[in-house]
Amino acid sequence: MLLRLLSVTRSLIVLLVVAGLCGVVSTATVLAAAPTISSEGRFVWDPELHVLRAERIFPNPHEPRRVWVATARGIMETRDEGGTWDLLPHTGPDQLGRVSDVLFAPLKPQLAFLASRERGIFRSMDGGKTWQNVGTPASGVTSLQVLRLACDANDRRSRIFYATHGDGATGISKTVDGGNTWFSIGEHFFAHEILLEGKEVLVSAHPREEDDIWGIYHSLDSGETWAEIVRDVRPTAAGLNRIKYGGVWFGILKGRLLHRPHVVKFEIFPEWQQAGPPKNAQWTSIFGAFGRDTDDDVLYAYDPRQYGLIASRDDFKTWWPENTGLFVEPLVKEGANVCASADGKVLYASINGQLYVGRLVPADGPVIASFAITPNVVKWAKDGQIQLTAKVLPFDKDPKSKIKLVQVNLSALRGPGNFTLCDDGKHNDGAADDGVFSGTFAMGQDFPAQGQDRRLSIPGEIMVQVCARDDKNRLAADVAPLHVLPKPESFVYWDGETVRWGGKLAEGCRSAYSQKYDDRNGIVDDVESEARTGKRCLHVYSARGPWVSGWGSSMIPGRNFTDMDYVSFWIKGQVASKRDVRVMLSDSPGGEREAHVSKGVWLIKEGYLQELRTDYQQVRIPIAKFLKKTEFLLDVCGGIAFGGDDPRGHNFYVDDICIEVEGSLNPAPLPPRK
Ligand SMILES: [Ca+2]
Ligand SMILES: [Ca+2]
Repeated sequence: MLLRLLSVTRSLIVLLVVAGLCGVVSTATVLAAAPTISSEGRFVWDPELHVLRAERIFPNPHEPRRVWVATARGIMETRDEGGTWDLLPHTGPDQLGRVSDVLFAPLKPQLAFLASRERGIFRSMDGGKTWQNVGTPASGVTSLQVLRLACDANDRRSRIFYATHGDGATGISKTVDGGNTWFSIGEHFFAHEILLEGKEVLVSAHPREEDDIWGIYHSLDSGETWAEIVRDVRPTAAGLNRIKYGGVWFGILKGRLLHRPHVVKFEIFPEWQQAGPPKNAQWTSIFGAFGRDTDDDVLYAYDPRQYGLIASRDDFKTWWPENTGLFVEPLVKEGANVCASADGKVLYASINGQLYVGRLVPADGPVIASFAITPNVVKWAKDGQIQLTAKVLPFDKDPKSKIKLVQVNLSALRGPGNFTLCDDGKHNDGAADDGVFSGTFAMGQDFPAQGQDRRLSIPGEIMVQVCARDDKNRLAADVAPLHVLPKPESFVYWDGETVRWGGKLAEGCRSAYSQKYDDRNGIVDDVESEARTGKRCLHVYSARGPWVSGWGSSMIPGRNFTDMDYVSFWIKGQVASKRDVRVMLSDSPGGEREAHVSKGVWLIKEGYLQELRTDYQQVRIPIAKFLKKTEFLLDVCGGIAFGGDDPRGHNFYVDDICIEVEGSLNPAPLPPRK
């Protein structure tokens, strides 16, 4: 407390002095020059002597106590916060080369990708027991030198991943099928660091022709087009806030931290700002981590030679060092890096081949030896259940102390803030009084609809907090990650009755649409005859081919469906025929004029129908069939288009267009019909 008071006084004095000397100086500038020192729980670093020749460190996002360290011998794993270490079999440099990055899929705990400096990309589907070399030139990766990996944290099926190659090759390798095949995007630059923030892809890069003109580029269309958003800076590290959406960070060579604050409204980006120490740093790691509470967003930046590890709660307007026991010297060689465990409770550093582990000094009281949520990736459903289990030990220096209460805060799940776990042998907690406390929580309510910025932390990753109290009222707390997937929901897109927002997409902008929808040849109308349900259906007709005609609305944003889902509709011909029909989806990222159409799917040629009959038949097409590598944006899909190439034209009816969710083998039943 004394330290804290002193530091506050000191910053006030500096603030007054500087403000007095310079006249008008912004508060942020003054505070940036005068870091405050907090006396709150500090980390103390110790060298870990069981791990030799450490290189890069990779915390597991699903199991906070589990961390991998790439070493000259292979990957060393701890599952107990650095208490014990094991060498993972088949991870030596003769198998994987030198490891430059590891990415754990956010929604699939067993899926991980590994980047090698000289052997491409490896994939493990069993939590790291076995590795398959999926990313090589044979599968479309442009270089065997891979620097960084990234993924979209909201990709429900864990299929979309990105890899940069540093100066090994221009462009970014991307997969949309979970790593089986790769293609290249952004081929006009060499990309180094990469971040995905919502739908935005950001990279630090230099153009193909220029080795020394660096900048930050971004893409808002999955990598099809890129814009340089920050010029003449050379980022050496990149990171995201752990909790706040949209907080993007780059560390600039011999410069400061560059920060774009939280995005308040979708696709309107705040200005970039400089933050942190004034100059001459060489940042190698930037990362967000959970602090003491589940809503405590701490940001760390690491400069191995001068500042060491510094931490901030206010976007580096102020910061404090976390270097007690850490080697911070001009003698630190290339490759030093730092990271935090998924719950932010333990820090790991690799410096000149030495692994350091930073731990908070333990307080007196109970010890939470483990806390787990099973399953830790859940689909949001009203009958979904999670099992919460904590092993709690009394404070070891005080053998007489007893655990009085273990409670979990489930308010983020719309549950109680004080959900009690039991050690009575009746709650799946093993034996009574064995220190294992457990309870089952049934998720009972829906989350609200998406907000204005179209992103919410829930569904998404949340941290669930457990608290233990002993008979002397001493407390211990721990957190565990839980991923909540959006609740998938089939819905009627158009049936002529309940959904009345359809309209001819071509209307009003025929010239812009002449390539996509041709109103002269193909027309779709909402008519009061021939309906399958209710009174209305769509009548699609064309005078001749080739033709395309679109239906939908560019004004209403598409529902958030994915390539796991299906488009279904009912179709009948005016006469029976084998004349084929092509179906496409259309997006509307910025209104009709910027819309793209998806890949087309032929109904008869591709086997969805034998022929058009004069009675209604249902067609069900996986949305994956419509996807292109780039251009068409599924998440803002708002229309459907029909087309054909038969020179005799076409005449048919469509009704009850639905989006059916998930389950490639057993699609969800359609909503009940009137
Ligand atoms: Ca028990
Ligand atoms: Ca109808």
